[in-house]
Amino acid sequence: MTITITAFERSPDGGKGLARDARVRWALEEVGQPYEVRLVSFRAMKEPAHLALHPFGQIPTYEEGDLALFETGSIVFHIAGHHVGLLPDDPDARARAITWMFAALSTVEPPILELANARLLEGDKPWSRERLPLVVDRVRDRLKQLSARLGRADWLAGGFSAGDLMMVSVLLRLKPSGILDEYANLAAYLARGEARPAYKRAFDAQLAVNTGKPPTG
Ligand code: GTB
Repeated sequence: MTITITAFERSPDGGKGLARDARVRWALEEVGQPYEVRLVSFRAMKEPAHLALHPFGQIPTYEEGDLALFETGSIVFHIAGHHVGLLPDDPDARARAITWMFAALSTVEPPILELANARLLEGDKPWSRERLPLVVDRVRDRLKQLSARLGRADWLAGGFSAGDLMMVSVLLRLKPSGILDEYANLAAYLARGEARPAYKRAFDAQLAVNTGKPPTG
């Protein structure tokens, strides 16, 4: 059955791979599932046809036969649950990997998004300069904890899993800030994720959409 996802017609990041279709593309590449992409404009995202797929009028969505999903956590979990490659078979190891998916989305991503919003949406407010250090410190707190847990390991729970895919995807948003470089093991963790062939294919595919150039690989 054909898998179709949605992505920005033009991502505001110009193809840096920060929009959330990138993590879904990456998951599909990891498990070797071909997929099609329907590009949507900001206006189309708020129209009834797209709202029927995504109640909040966002990307990405995922369609496969009669199934339509939204929320990258749910989409990546679905992909990982139906194909080999992103979750271990052993029930306990699987539960640990899934725990890291949730940790990425509900514990690590929120302060990172708060920082992005503080910089992009609130930077011109009179109180912004005073607030920003607090927001940065909340990110640092999480990174310090994550760094301590990762230690010298390559991945968070044994072999690479959907938990790492999600955590790396979340951390990528920090790359331009340089904050990650304060935690050498996290910077190396991110680089390991980005070096995966499946990540590169996913990145190149979204870049091609945003630059109009076909993927090179
Ligand atoms: N919780 C949802 C999920 O994980 O699927 C969040 C989905 C979401 O935030 N989608 C964003 C969207 O559709 C795109 S990814 N926004 C349009 C809207 O809400 O109207 C967020 C994003 C956008 C742009 C950049 N960037 O340019 O760097 C990075 C991330």
